[in-house]
Parts: sequence; C-alpha cells; structure tokens
Amino acid sequence: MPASSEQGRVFVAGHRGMVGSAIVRRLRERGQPEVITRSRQELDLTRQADVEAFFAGQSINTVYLAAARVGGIKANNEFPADFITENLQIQTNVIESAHRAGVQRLLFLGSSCIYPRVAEQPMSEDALMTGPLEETNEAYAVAKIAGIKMCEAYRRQFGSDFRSAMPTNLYGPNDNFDLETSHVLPALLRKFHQAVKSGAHSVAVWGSGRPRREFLHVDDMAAASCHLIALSEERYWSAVDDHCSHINVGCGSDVSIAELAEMIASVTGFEGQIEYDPSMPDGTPRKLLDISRLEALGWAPEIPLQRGISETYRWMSDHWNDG
Ligand code: GFB
Repeated sequence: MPASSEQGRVFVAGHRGMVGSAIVRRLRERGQPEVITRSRQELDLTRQADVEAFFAGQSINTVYLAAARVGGIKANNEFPADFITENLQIQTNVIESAHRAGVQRLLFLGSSCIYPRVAEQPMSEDALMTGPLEETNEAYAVAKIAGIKMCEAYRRQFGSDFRSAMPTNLYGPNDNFDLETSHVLPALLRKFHQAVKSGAHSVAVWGSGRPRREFLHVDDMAAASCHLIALSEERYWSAVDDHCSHINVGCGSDVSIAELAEMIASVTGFEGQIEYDPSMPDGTPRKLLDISRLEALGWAPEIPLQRGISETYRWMSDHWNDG
C-alpha cells in the first residue's frame, strides 16, 4: 500500500452523492493526484459484468464505497425492495471486483441503522446483531450489515484490507431536499424556508418530535473516512477484529426532532406554529453512536450542528429553485 498521504489511484464510488462528493472535495483539497470517478451513465454499479470490467482495466489501489441507494424514513418504508436489492448489488459488485482486481484497501460506508431498534445508548460497535432492527428501514439495514460482513469475510478468507465506517445521520451540501424522499434535516430546512416565503402560519413535522437523532456534517464524515483509510493496516486492525471490524462515525451528542425543528425555525426565521403529524412514523426512538473507537484512532469532529445547519441553509438557498 502506498504511504498514508499517497493512496495511489483512488476510486470514489458514488461521487455525485452527498458523501462521495464530500470525499472527492477533500481528496482534491489535500492534493490527492489520482481520483477516479464514474457517473451512473458511464458505469452502472448494479451491473456485475460492467463493474468487473471497469476494475480490471483501472489498476485502482484504494476504493471509497460511498455509492448507495439512500433516503429518509418514508422512502425506506415505501420502497424496501429497491433499498435492499440496489444496495446489495452495488456493494457486492464493487467489493468482489475490487478483490479480483487486487485493490489494496477499501472503505465500505454504512449507516447507524444497522443497530437494533432498541439498543443501549450510546451504541457501541459490538451492539451489531444483538436484537431486532427498526422495521421502517430493515431492508436497507440488512444490506448494510451484509456489506460489513462481506468485508470481514474477505479479510478472513483472503487477508483483504477492507474496512467499514458506520456514520450517524449525515447532512450538508449536495443533500437531497426532496420532501418525500429526504432525511429530516434537509426536509425541515426546506419546509420552514417555504413557509417563511409563502407566509404560512404553521409547518408540519412528521411523527411525535420525540425521537432523538445525532447529526454529523458530511465534511466531517469525509474527513473521518480519509482518516480511517489512511491508518496503517496494523493500526486499523489492531483497533477492531475480523468479526466486528466496523467503526462508528458520529459527533457524540444528539437532539430531539422537536429541538432540531426549533433550531431550523430560528435559522430560517420562521416564527409560526410547529405542528406534529402523528400519522407519520417516528422510526427508531434513539440512535446515538459510541464513538470511542474512532476517538482512540485519533479523529474528532469539527463542525458544530448550529454552524453546519446555517451553512447547509445557505447551500440550499443557492442550489434549490425555491430556496
Ligand atoms: O431523517 P429521517 O427520515 O430518518 O427521520 P431516520 C428522522 C426522524 O425525523 C423521524 C422525523 O422520526 C421522522 O418521523 N421527521 C419529522 C421527518 N419531519 C420529517 C420530515 O419532514 N422528513 C423526514 N424524512 N423525517 C433513516 C433511515 O432513518 O436514517 C435510513 O430510514 C438511514 O435507513 C438514515 O439509516 C440515516 O433517522 O428515522
């Protein structure tokens, strides 16, 4: 493997998404010379033969596997077949093809929804598969768990240096602001902004407002991903084992959805009524990550939630027609 500052030829799968684009930005800022990307039109990661042919012809050293079908609670709940199938296809094709092509290091990105619906808080990595999953995103979570387990299986069978990072709820530039399919933070930014513009007196927030979520800015996630992949093989694998090899990535604190709504109302200047819609699901009551493994490996987040929300609001205003 090239030295930590030099990851060789790097492929970022999913570079048009929020996480992949943040990783590409960071790699370029840090002077990484060879960052390879492919749009979906150029390379459909759900097509096994195409992915294999791509890897066979590229001499790639390092892979960031940030390509995935993602969405908020409603999309996960309504399209479970899409979420499980596309994610299993993408990650299986990339991991297997990377192995065949001799890729030296890979980082698989998952999600904190891999943990049981009810788990001791904060959730440490070894809470994985200790209880039933949250129903609204079970299909997505099962695919992500399979990704972790694939990386571990390749480690055990072939000695592959395939690592996994499990981020908490992420937000930031290039997020999806579509009200039906997005996550809560971008959805509320857009809803409150539209209410201010239209002079509406109330905004509907799904569920009870009581669930708690931990939010991490995607630039922090990109920094953590680059940090984790740059660790020497010895350092990474001495912090984990090949039956529990993933690392949580979070900020260490959470807020209730009601608190988040208040913060977003204040950032957008909304002074009307916040109404809760109990017909929409709450999802997991709480999913705060234990980030002590990551901290022990020398990484800490830098972007406080208030600042991150304000910056993301500015990004949305510049990039969305009604923003
Ligand atoms: O962000 P979110 O969709 O996903 O919802 P999860 C978080 C909480 O915010 C839920 C509430 O309790 C929602 O009911 N919420 C309130 C809203 N208003 C809204 C709104 O306008 N839009 C949305 N989307 N939520 C997802 C999983 O779970 O998180 C995925 O489905 C993935 O698998 C992702 O893990 C990170 O945190 O509940």
